Amino acid sequence: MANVCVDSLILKLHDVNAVKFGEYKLKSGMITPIYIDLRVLVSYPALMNQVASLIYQRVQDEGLQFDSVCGVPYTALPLATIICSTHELPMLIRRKEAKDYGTKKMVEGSYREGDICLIIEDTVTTGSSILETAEVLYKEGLKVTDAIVLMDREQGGIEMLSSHGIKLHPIISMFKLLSVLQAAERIDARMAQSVRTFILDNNTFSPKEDNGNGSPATKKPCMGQKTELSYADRAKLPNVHPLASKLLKLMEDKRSNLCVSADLTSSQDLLQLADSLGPKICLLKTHVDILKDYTEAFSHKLQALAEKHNFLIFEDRKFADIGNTVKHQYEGGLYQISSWSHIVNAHAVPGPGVVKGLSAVGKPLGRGCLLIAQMSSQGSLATGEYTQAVVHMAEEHSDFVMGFICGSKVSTRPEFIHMSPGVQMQAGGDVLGQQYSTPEEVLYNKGSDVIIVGRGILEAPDRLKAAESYRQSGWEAYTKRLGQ
Ligand code: 5BU
Repeated sequence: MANVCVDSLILKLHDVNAVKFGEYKLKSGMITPIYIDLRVLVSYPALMNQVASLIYQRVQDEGLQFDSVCGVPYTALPLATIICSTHELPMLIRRKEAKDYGTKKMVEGSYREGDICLIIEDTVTTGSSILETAEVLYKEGLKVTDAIVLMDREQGGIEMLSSHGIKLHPIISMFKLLSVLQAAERIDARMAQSVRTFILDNNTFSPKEDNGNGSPATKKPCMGQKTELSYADRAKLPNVHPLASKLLKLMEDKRSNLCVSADLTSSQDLLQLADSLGPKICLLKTHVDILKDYTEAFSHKLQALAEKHNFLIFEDRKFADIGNTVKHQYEGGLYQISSWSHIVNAHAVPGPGVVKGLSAVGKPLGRGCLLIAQMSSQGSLATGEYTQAVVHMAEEHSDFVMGFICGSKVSTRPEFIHMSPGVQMQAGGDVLGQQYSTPEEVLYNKGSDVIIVGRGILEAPDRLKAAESYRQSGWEAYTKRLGQ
C-alpha cells in the first residue's frame, strides 16, 4: 500500500515540476542532471497533505520516539507544521538568524534539556542542512537521533548523518524515483541510466575529511572522487546490521576478506577443511544439501570450529519461494539451517515476501541475509534493472539484509557488504558456465568486499597454501583500494 502511494506521489511530483531533468547547479556547486525542487509543493495543498501523511506514516512504521518535531527551514517547515498540527505533536522552529532584540533564541518553542527532537527535511544530498539544524538543536541541549526526508538523492547523506549518530529515513530514494519514472515512460532508459551513473560517481561522503568537530565532511564534495571507508570504520556505522558489523570487524582483525566455498560432500572432510583453513578465512560457505552424511552433530561441530577460529558460516541456500515456504525451509526440515548458519542468501525473484519470511525466522536469532543481485554464471539474467530492484529491496529491509552476492559493487551504502563468487587467481571459466575473475579485479576494480573461492582452493595441491595466497591477494587488493 505504502509503495503504491509512493509510486503515485513520484508521478505527481514529476507533474508539478518538482523533479526536473537537465543540467542544474546544486548549493554545493555540483552540476547535476536531475534537480529536485520541492519548494513548489506549497502551491499544491493536496500534494502537501499526501507528503505529510507519508512522512507521518513512516514515523509510525519506524516506531520513532521523540518529544518534538523540527522542520529544516524553509521548505520542510510547512510540512512539519501540517504533521504537528494534524497529530497534535509539539513543534520547534529553528531560526536561520538570531533576532537582534528580545530573547535572541535560535530555537522557538518550549523544550527541556535532553528532549529528543525529530528532524524533517524535504531533500537530502550531502546531509549538511540536517546536520546544521541538528547542531543548533544540540546547542540548546536537545538530542537528535532520527531524521525523515521526503527525497534522498543517495549521494552519501545517509552515511554522513549516520557518522554523526543520526539515522536518516528516506521516503523516496533516487533509484526508486528513476525506476518509477522510467516504468511510466516519463523518462527513457538512457536518461535513467545517466542519472544513476552520476549518482554512483558522485557520492559526497568522505569520513576522512571530517575534522571530528562537527563540521561536515560533505561541505567540499568532489566530483568523481571515490571515497572509501575501511572495514573497521564500516563496522562502527550506526546503521550497520549487527552481524555485518561483527563480520567487518573480524575481517579487519584477521586481515582476511576470504570466504572459502566448502563444496565438499563428506562431513568429515568439510570439518577438517574448516579446522585447517579457519585462521585464514572470514567466512565459510556451505551447500549443506550436497553432503551425503549430514547430521545434527555435524552442525554443532561446525559451529564450534567457527567459534574456535572466529569465522562466520554462510549457507548458500539461495531461497527463492513465497515467504511462508521459505520460513519453513529456513527453520525446519532435515537441516534446520537457521539454527547453525549465521548468514543465508536469497533470490529477489519472488518479491519482498521472501525476505519477510526469512526475516521472521532469522532476525530474532541475530542472523543476516544476502540478496543475490548478480550471478557469476554466463548468461545470468540478474543484471540491469533487476539488479537495481534487488538493491532497493535490500534497502527497504536493511534490518535483516546485510549485503549482496554480486560481481561488482551495486550499492553505495557502506553498511552493505558485497560478496563475489567466481574468483580464481586466473580469469577464465569452467565448462558449465562459471566465469572467474581475479581477486584484484573483484576487490580493487569492481569494489566488492569479500572474495568467495571454491575450486581455486579445493583443487589446489596444498589447500592451506592456496588459501593463504588468496587471503594475501585479497588483502592487498583491499589495502590498495584504501590507498594504503
Ligand atoms: P567455485 O569452485 O569457486 O567456482 O565455486 C563457487 C561457489 O559459489 C559455488 O559454491 C557456487 O554455488 C557459488 N556461487 C557462484 O559460483 N556464483 C554465484 O553467482 C552464486 C553462487 Br549466487
